[in-house]
Amino acid sequence: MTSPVSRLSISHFLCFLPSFNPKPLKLTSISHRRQFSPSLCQPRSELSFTVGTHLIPHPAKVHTGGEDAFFVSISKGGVLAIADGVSGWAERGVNPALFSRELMANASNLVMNEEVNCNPQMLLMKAHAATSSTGSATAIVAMLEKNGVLNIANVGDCGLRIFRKGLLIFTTSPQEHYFNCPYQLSSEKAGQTYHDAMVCSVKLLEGDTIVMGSDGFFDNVFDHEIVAVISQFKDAADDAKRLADLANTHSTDVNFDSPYSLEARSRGFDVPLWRKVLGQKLTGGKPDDITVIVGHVHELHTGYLEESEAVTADLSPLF
Ligand SMILES: [Mn+2]
Repeated sequence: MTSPVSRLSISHFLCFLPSFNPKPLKLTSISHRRQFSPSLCQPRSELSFTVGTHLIPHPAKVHTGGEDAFFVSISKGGVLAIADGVSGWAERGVNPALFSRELMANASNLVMNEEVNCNPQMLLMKAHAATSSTGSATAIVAMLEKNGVLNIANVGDCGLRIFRKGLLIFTTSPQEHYFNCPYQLSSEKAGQTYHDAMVCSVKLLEGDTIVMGSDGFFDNVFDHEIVAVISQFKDAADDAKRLADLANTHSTDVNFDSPYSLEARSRGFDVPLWRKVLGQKLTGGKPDDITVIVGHVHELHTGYLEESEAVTADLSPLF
């Protein structure tokens, strides 16, 4: 017997905690496939992406499309971004999707801004400043430079992994005030800002696979499961769909010992003592909006350019 971890709050808490400015890190179902190439006014990238995306809303939010928002763009070397609207705003009569969708729409429109210049932290700053909706959201942005360097800025608990030859070579770490209360860009002054973003850069190689997701993905799928999927299929859209489907299956499985339940137990959440004596423990996936973006890294050549498509912005998915 197990208890679903979903008995814990499955909504991000609103956090009205003061922002602080840590030292910047000095290292810096819908499926789409997009082949990225550099914009016409930019030198050709040495590397480019083939990107697949998939979003599955929370089971109770299918009719609204959920509160995750994302976009991918061919501008510059390629841009990937996800925002996860903090659902606790619903308790205040605010639609939590408005902030995340407007944030991503603004970011999409600002990609070519001169001051942004492939700096995702600057993009978050400008997009946040331009967002007027009430609410808050976690957000992650990755921008590819022409030299193959992927610049990443992350506020909260969305995530990005890079896999090379079947091995995890890079991962972001969630930022949170306390369990289930991530850092978040907010309409309120007490929220976090671009200053709080974890910022880093990674040199990509041909054959690398980027997996970006909202917490609803990474809370329900282990890294070794990601490797199993991406090593089996070669199509980014297929990868994204299969990964999202896997997360969705786990999210409603009360017996699955998910990354979320492992984390919950490590924070002291568990079944009552009398049930622990019986050998039971807190398990289960976490129902949530699930967004996955998969990027396959290729060396750029003419064949990819032929398939280049217009900027895509999936800010308000239809179901
Ligand atoms: Mn979420």
